[in-house]
Amino acid sequence: MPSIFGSVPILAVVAIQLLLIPSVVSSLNITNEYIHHACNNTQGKYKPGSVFEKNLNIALKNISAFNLHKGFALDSNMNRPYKNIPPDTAFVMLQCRGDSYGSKCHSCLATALSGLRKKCPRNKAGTIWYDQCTLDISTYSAGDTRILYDNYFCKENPKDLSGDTNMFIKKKNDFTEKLLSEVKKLGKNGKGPLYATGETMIGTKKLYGMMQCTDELYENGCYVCLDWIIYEHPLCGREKQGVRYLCRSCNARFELYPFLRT
Ligand SMILES: *[C@@H]1O[C@H](CO)[C@@H](O)[C@H](O)[C@H]1NC(C)=O
Ligand SMILES: *[C@@H]1O[C@H](CO)[C@@H](O)[C@H](O)[C@H]1NC(C)=O
Ligand SMILES: CC(=O)N[C@H]1CO[C@H](CO)[C@@H](O)[C@@H]1O
Repeated sequence: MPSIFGSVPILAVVAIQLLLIPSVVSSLNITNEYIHHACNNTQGKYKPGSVFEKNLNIALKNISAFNLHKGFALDSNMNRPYKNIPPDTAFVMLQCRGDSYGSKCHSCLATALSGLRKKCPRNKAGTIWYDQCTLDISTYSAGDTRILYDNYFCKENPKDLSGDTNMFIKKKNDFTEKLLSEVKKLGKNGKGPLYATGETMIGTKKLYGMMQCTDELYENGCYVCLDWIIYEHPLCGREKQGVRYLCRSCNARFELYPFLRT
């Protein structure tokens, strides 16, 4: 009898853990790490109180007032189409990750903006990447549809793969192809979130993947951008447990743990 009663608390503890563990694991992995930045020195710096600074602040203020429920904003002090761009024009582009729209996008914007101001002080142009958003400022717009491969960057998860690495790499490539084919379909349906996610079992491990493009890209552009960043850099992250690929127009991430909100 004592042993039966004695086991009750243990069962209760196990039950509580079973309930708690999934949410703890997924919330622990929702990070908004700073990943990378690139200041564009070709476009120069602005002076305090300059027209450019004023235009930049208006565009930023405008974006902060948007609801960002689609996770994308592009604003400037000129009207579309962005042709014959006057000097001192400021463009601001914000793309939030597909699970980080609305208020999460706003909070990532605040983080990214203060990060960009620290890393590229008074630069008229620069890009900063965080897990949950990409923020770009510039004096020009390349126009819709153009893929900006600028500042390609790859960040590896430092942990090495274990076990059958060759099998893992092969299966990971198959999974990458599958996600890319979904990206291709997204582009074909016209405008919509250019965002695809998935997961696959590789042996006993589960691999999670995410691909996204800025909402500026049309048609096949998203697929072309992602195909380029992944396959032009085949060695990056190859023998690692995770990898992030980024450029101005698109990014992708793979990890052996869930890193998106579900
Ligand atoms: C910097 O801006 C110039 C335009 O002034 C552009 O041609 C160039 O591609 C940009 N460079 C990077 C690395 O973004
Ligand atoms: C800000 O938004 C207002 C209202 O939509 C618009 O008229 C104005 O052109 C925008 N200004 C800038 C700098 O983006
Ligand atoms: C970045 C981070 O917190 N990663 C953790 C995510 O969860 C797995 C377990 O599911 C951990 O092993 C990672 O370290």
